[in-house]
Amino acid sequence: MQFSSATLYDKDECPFCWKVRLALWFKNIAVRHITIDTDNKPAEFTALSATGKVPLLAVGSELISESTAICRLLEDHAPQPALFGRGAEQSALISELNAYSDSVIGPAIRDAIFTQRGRPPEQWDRAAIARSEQQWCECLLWLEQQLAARGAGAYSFAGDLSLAECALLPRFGLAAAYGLRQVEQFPALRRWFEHHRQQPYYAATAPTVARQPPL
Ligand SMILES: N[C@@H](CCC(=O)N[C@@H](CS)C(=O)NCC(=O)O)C(=O)O
Repeated sequence: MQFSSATLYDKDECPFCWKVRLALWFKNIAVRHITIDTDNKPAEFTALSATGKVPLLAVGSELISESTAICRLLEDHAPQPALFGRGAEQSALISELNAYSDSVIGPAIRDAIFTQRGRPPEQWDRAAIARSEQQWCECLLWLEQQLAARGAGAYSFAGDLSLAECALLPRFGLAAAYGLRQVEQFPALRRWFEHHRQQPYYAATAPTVARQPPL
């Protein structure tokens, strides 16, 4: 597969796309990025995509959708650094955290983000924001336990930096950008997020809205 001519159909604030952008950065793989407006999908994109969703990676004659499948392909192409872990136990934990990020954290915080995006504050659904805050706190409680179990001062959820960070950092970045700041109450997570937010990969991959949000 020739990644030098690969194209990522991408969207700035999409957390799944951000996950793939992080994986590309860690693997040091450069691709062409085409931004898709998912409210107004161009025919070029819909013709290629089976799901109609971003991210979509076009590499050679292959078209791969689903962020985790794309990251898996990147891992096969460039095994180092290993983002899917070493050994069965670590791989299982990484898969669990990746799935938790996609299927639990995403729905927990999305209403707060969607009601604020592109709207003036007087139009925000405050009840939806309050619900997201509550659900985000429940996610943070579980994640704090996971990270604390790794020992004081851990900067990664499983082994070295992994797909878990690729999946979770976008959720933390978007939550903070849209005013969900409960991470302050969770010392291990706060330290983890602050650490990664200072790293070059964060600035290189973050959407505009998440570049300099206050914690
Ligand atoms: N499970 C997919 C989810 C991708 C996804 O939901 N992408 C959203 C943007 S964040 C999208 O393309 N939505 C447009 C649509 O569903 O029409 C993945 O991991 O890549």
